[in-house]
Amino acid sequence: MSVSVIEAALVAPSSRQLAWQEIEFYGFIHFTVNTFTDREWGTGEESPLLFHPTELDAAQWVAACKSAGMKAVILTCKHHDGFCLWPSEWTDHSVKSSPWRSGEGDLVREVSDACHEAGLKFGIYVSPWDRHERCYGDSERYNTFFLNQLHELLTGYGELFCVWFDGACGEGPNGKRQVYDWDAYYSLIRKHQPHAVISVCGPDVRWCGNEAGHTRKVEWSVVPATLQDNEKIQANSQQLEGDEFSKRIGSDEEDLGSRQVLAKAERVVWYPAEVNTSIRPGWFYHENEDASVKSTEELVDLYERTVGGNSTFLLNLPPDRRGLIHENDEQRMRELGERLGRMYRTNTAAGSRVVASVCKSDEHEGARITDGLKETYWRPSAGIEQAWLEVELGGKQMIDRIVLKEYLPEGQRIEKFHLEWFDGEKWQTFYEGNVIGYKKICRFEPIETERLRIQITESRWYPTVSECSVYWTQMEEKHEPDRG
Ligand code: FUL
Repeated sequence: MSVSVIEAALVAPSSRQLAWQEIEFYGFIHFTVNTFTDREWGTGEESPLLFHPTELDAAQWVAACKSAGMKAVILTCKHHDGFCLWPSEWTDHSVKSSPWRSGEGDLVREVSDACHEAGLKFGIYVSPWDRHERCYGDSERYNTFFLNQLHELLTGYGELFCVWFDGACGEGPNGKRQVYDWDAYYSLIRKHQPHAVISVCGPDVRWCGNEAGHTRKVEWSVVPATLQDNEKIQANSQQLEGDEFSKRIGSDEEDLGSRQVLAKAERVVWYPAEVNTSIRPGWFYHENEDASVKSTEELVDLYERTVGGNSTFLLNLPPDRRGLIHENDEQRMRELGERLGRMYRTNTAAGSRVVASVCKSDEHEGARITDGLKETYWRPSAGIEQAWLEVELGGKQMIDRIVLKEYLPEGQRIEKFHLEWFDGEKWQTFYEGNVIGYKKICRFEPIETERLRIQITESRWYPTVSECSVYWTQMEEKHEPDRG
């Protein structure tokens, strides 16, 4: 069995996947009893009395996210220790047994309200692995319990953009053997939150395969369908026989979607990548990490490699024991927002004249790539896999970034391209790239030019380009130029 290149070219995202992709950059908030015990994974035996933030201000968390340019927030409503940040009817292991707000608080409500007031979308992280709940491991009973909790979260807090299911489970060989009823979880989500993507242990958004901010040079959104199941298998891995898991392609492999992969795949699906990492070494707050907040340069680099590498960027910010984002992280977020704002403020190609190599058959006008509209795009006729687009900048410009986008409702098609500038006599190649997908930020040493050419040398069936924007980021800092 294999999947043809045309079949792969025709796979397109769902509307919920498209809407999620456009959010680009969003915040993760890890906060629970671990914040007070200084741990990363709780045991489930912690007393709820430990949960006692004294100055908690969800609006401050959301403002910090917004200042960096984030458009949404995901909150750890229940981490592996089972403590619920909302007063769940189905357990006492929650904020209602804590001294915070005298047991009357609901942190999911406070964060979702703060998001909605600030114009950000809200999403929930829920760990299926629950180390506190006694019925965990009694599969049917726990599935009912989990569905009841999920129902509370899906129906009580307005529109959710994402339900993030963690695949981690630390039960050893003699641990509890819980079989999750994923299909029941998914149908409940589809019923109550049809626009929400289900991420990681779910069918809509793929974990990039690491938590360190590593990104692939070539990130495909069209991948073998088995990858979706892998995420579930991982969470149930204690039940696997022999090497069942290792026979499959894993989400941490480098090549998930090339023609070689298609040749061995039975079916491919749209399953785009999200990169999740933390602004500090840990996911939860630890005082001894106050000096280890990632630098603005690291964060800009991460942003450009993730959002500009056909992924989304989910950056974690852990509130401290006061219930506030620490001053260091808060300041870093502000600096990041200001820096990105400066770098990408002026698109020198806006409204530029564009000539396309294949405009005789004239499927679409080349100028659609510089009109600033995401609904318009250029494409040649079907079957034309190579083409070029020449952009006239209207006078000499210093440039060091070019942002390219494909028109995703048509799928992901471009496999190889390079960028050229005209030196007065001939075209010079200054950048070689592979996939584009949702967005490719091409970074290169500054050049001064008035004419640019995008040479698409390999694509699937026919390429599309919906945007080409050009920047001179005037960075004081240097970034290593990359090669695609
Ligand atoms: C992992 C968890 O074990 C970590 O604690 C954290 O929540 C991270 C985002 O996912 O699987």
